[in-house]
Amino acid sequence: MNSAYLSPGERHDILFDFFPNTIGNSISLQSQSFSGIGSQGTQMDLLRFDNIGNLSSGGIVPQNLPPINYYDIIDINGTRDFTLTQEMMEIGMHRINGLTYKMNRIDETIPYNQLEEWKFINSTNNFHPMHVHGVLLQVHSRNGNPNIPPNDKGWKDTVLVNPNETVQMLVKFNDDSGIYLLHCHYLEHEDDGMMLNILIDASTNVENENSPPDTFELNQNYPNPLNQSTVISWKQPVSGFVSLKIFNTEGKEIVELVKANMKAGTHSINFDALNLSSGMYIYKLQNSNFVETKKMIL
Ligand SMILES: [Cu+2]
Repeated sequence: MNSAYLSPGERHDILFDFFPNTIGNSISLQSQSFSGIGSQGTQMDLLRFDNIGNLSSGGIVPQNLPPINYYDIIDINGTRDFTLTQEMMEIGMHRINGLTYKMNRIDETIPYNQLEEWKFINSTNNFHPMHVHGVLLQVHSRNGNPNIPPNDKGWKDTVLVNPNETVQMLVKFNDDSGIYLLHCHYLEHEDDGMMLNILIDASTNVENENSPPDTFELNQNYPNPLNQSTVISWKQPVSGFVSLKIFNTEGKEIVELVKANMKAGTHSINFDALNLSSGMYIYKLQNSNFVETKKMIL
């Protein structure tokens, strides 16, 4: 191949063999124009290589790249649609599932370590390179066609969704749990609101009981300072009774968020602070032999 299609935020690793190019020649890496909505961009040189002599390291381009274990669609445990829209004459024109970004809103709660099928449905005449934080995913099909081009076949964190196209992806979060972003990597679309918060919920991890954390740990809430709601998470090494309480700075108990037997593993809970006045609050996690407090700002 001598060209590749690269969308904003997307990365390709390219192996290039200079050997066939004879000494004295120049090779340039160019950005080329392409046809999208009309003609886009201007051709220009990005980088020029002058082949001035035989400086071969003796390296060769490998015949095969490391194999990828492709997900099997029979393992899909849930599906999720993300519809991309463009509203005319409104603030926040670029939307996902009708939403523009809100810092304190969790838009999707996603179970940990389970394979999901995500469909990005582009109902606009625009390109949207969709970027997901915290995971590498696999493209499965475009408009239902699983015969995808070679550059779709690697692990991806940014996938171009062409105008009016539906791209099916296979996604499994099995690294750190917590809140991640999903957004269009055209920054003017993202800044206009084409971004969501996704919560990877480790309390649903079916493998937690096989590999519980080593120690109790109360995590800092997110977001902090909080506006309307926040997520408090903790790790517990053993199953058992747990209490999570919120206090004001005078020590008055506001609410007991958790009062239950919980399994070993990582847990998170949403705290809704709608009726509270602003200021500092304390949250306390306690069981029979562990207690930890942290502060949060409303
Ligand atoms: Cu976009």
